[in-house]
Amino acid sequence: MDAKILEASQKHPKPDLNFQYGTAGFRMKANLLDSVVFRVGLVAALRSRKLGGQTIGVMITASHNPPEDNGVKLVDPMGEMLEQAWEVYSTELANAKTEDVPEVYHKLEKSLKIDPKTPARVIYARDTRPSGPALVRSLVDALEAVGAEYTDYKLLTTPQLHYLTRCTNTEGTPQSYGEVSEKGYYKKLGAAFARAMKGKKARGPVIVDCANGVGGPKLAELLKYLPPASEGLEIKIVNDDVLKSEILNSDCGADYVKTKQRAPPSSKAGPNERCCSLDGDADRIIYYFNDPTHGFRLLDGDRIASLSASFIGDLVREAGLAEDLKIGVVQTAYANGASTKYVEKTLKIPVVFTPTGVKWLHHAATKFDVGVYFEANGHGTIVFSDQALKAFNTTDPQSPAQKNALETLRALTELINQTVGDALSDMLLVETILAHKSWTPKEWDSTYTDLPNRLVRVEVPDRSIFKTTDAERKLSAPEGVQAQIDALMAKFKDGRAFARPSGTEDALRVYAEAATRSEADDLATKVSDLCK
Ligand code: NG1
Ligand code: ZN
Repeated sequence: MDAKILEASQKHPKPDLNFQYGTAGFRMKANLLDSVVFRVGLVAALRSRKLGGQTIGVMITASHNPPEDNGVKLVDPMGEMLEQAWEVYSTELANAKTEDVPEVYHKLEKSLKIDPKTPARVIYARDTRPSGPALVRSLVDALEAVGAEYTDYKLLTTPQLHYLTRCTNTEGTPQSYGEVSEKGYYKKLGAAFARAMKGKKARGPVIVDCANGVGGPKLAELLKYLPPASEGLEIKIVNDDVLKSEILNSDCGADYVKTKQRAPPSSKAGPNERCCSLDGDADRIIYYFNDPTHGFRLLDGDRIASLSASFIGDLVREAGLAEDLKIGVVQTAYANGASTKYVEKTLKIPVVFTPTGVKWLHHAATKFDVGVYFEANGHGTIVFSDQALKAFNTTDPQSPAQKNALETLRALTELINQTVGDALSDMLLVETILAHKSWTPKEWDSTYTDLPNRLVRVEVPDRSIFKTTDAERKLSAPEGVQAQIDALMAKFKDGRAFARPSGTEDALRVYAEAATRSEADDLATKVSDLCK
């Protein structure tokens, strides 16, 4: 096998760079990724063998980043993000010299007590980037060099690959997560949506901006499995051109809308029309609308979290399960302070904070029976404990209202992609809730008022000197900086600010919120200046 690995490795030589498996796997300019993807293939095979031949997923995508970027990340058997320790092994293998790859591979195999005779099984997919097919070939070279079995799912959204990974590993067991096919995904979502809607009608259509990414064709496919528009929900797809690769995520998509706090310039939506934007691999979603009096209104991940927690909380109460099941919301420091206050004080649901990155949020959410987690940027989902699933499925209803609530809860557990944040599934969830409440986006928006906020990307000579603590809300280094930030915050009404090094870009991020727009901007500028 050594000779094979070496020969294959030499076809994918490593450039003189240092790579790191970060929050989103490896991500960079696509032309630098060849050796990285090859080595990720080797790690996928090792991981699968370590787990007794369970299937590992590999997704090739750079999400909301520009078309010339790409990235690769690994998916664990139940559809979760790769286990922490293995990020380190991936980084080690990615940084081995080209000719040392067989040695490092075997060293890992040995130290992790992996039996090379155990089968290795890998499934993979990619988004619509033009660099995808060549990177897939690098991946396959690795899988063949180490004798792994593999299935190519071609173009998929990231959450679809997570779904398929879990389905593959649970097929034929009582934990089966669904049919092991792309079609199975649409069938599951379509059927669950029809059940969750219970004949309710959405108030007007929803306009979906697909960022000119893989979400466009996949949503078009999903529509075939949803009830006809006349019966429930009309979905209008825009920005779904995946042939012109240069327009991917360009002036559209969830990241654009969230960071610019405005609709894509191409938007033709009228006043009060419900709009949403997906990102390039359809794992994030942001809602928004144009209010005739207040202008552009953003309904971000915090809003989706509070809307879902409120709706599911009500259903759990109606189902008579409020005493038995613990509901919680997980946020990061980027959550708007007003959303935290609303969830804690008005909904009376506990909120816990984790560092940025969905793997942390997901983990914290599993500590609840119903764990709702969303990053403000629209990446998130809801996870249900075994106890919650059991209660929804076995509680004997004593009234029609209780029966109704239990039915809706069961449908929601099927509709929600519990493996990872999924823009298509999250969209159907939001639409279901709005239809049940008979709400327009205006009513949703009026549940609380966001504090004006500003997110700034600050270029610093060395971001590694910035160390954080308290779920990234405070700086522990460089010494003295946090005290200065604290002093600044105290001068602003409702002032809150923090700085942290980005896990995906070579920059520091500064976030600030305050009672007014000008104060939020001012606080953000002052904190940025202090960190430079
Ligand atoms: P970094 O670059 O670490 O701030 C960004 C997002 C995260 C997360 C990751 C992974 C913000 C402020 N940060 O992380 O929320 O989604 O990318 O894609 O949006
Ligand atoms: Zn994404």
